[in-house]
Amino acid sequence: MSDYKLYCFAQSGNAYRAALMLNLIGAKWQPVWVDFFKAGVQRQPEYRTDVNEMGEVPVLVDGEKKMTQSAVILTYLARKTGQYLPKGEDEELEALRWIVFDNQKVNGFLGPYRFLKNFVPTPADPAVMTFMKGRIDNALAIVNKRLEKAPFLLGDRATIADISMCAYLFYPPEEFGFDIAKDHPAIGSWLKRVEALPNWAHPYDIMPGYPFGTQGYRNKKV
Ligand SMILES: N[C@@H](CCC(=O)N[C@@H](CS)C(=O)NCC(=O)O)C(=O)O
Repeated sequence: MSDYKLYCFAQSGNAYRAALMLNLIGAKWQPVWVDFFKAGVQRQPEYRTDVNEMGEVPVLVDGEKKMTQSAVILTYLARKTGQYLPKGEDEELEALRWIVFDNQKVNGFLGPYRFLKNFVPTPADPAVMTFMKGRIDNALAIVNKRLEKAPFLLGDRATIADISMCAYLFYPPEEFGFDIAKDHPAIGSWLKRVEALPNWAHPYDIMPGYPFGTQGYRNKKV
């Protein structure tokens, strides 16, 4: 099997989707640490020219192939290995529907909310945080309702839709200031099922850069 490289850093839930997928499919992979906070590597012109024109992680390298956007990476790895793959057009489109909802509405708000709460030098405007929390609560309630009906987003079997939806949900509640698993019990039970998948690992255990002090960051305790 290929020796994959993944540009990532421990605090990135977006990168976690790809890292978790690589683990779950039993791939051999190495992380390439992106110094996101201190050096802002993703904003440097060389990163945009040589690694990702969008200036983001994750970036997956598989031999000559390089790809970005976790949805694309998940789709690629699922198609390549047949694992966590939605089967047939209906399931493929259903997975895509949840992945887009996740990217925009669920983790699309959770990521920046947690970023503003933990990783900026000055506290964010409370009005902004309140607005974002409202969007988060609404989106999580929708996911929770869905998961009351079936063990995984698409039914009985875990797929890339579940792996995408996990992005920020395993990070410690203290980093959000609320407990997603407790506030949304069907999500809490689903997270336990995801955690039970073979080779599951926590983001802080598989991507480099945690805790902050270990790679030259200010050492912020969470
Ligand atoms: N939709 C993208 C989101 C990627 C993303 O926003 N990654 C963050 C790190 S968690 C990033 O690199 N942000 C840099 C920026 O937006 O400038 C994906 O799922 O891969």
